[in-house]
Amino acid sequence: MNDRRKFLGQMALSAGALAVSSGLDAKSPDPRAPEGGRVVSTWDFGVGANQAAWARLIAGGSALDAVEQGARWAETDLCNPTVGRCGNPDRDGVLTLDASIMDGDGRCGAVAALEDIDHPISVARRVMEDTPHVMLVGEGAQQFAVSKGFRKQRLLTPEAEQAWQAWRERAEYQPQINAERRQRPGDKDNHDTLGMLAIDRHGRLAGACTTSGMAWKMHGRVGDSPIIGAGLYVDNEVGAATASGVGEEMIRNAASFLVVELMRQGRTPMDACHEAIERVVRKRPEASKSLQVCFLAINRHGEVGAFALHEGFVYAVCDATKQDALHASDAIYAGSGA
Ligand code: SD4
Repeated sequence: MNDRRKFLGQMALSAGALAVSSGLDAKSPDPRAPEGGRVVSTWDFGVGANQAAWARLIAGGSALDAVEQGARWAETDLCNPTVGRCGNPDRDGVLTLDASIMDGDGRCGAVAALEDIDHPISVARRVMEDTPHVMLVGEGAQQFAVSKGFRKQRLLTPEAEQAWQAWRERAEYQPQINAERRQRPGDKDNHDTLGMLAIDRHGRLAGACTTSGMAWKMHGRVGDSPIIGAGLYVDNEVGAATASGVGEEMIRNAASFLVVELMRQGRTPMDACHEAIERVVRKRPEASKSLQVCFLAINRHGEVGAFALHEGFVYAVCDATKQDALHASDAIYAGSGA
């Protein structure tokens, strides 16, 4: 690129950045948004992730900064067999990470099947901010991360390796429902993902989703978490949704997008999550008997709802009134005949 083109490109970029930042800064607090904002996350480890995100929000960070921070907490500070550096590997013993991040203005970024780089959520944010693309996968995602200063390092923990060795004795690959929180090794249940949604005091929404995916998955398998519209979707005009469970079902139904679109039509967050579960069941009634699917949503006023196909789903809510709330899913479908 010659110098003049480079200069013009840089001018355009900084003008764009200024326009975006002045637009956001000029926004006054949204009176309908919860005072100070609100953060919600999937599963019990969402409590710690929410608190990390909350610290960012009350320090004046945006919803986007908050969800990145919360996801980073889950990826590292918590040694979790389903997220980040402590995740369980695939059936070939390789740990691959998936993550996505989305801002309420439609910007988004994702990485899939990323190896040997911690903090996939921050790589996803760099994809969003520093490239014209939405998703990078595998080796290309890793090369990009390294080019942005992320350190390449072997991530598989001895515990994860031991759990994989134990699994290999039977080598039985079957996604199971999240009947209860699993412990390794020998855990019955082999998946959980951090899906996090936040609204800041300006009423801006953002979301993040990060996972090591289903344990013992086929090498190269990618679930819903890094797929915008499946594991995560955010729209400032309406609300945001995220998912956990067997990702193939979310991808089949563009499920997080569906939840947001249902809210656009006037459904409450819980009703929207319920309808999305109904769709999953209608599409594959037999499979739905043994697969867990969970949705969590927040609308632009900060109202929260969740719905799961089977028992066991919990979600965490954090705001100015309480920073460690943990709720059982508002409702489950399985009782109605799945
Ligand atoms: C996946 N949805 O890779 C993720 C896993 C998950 O609870 O959320 N488990 O399919």
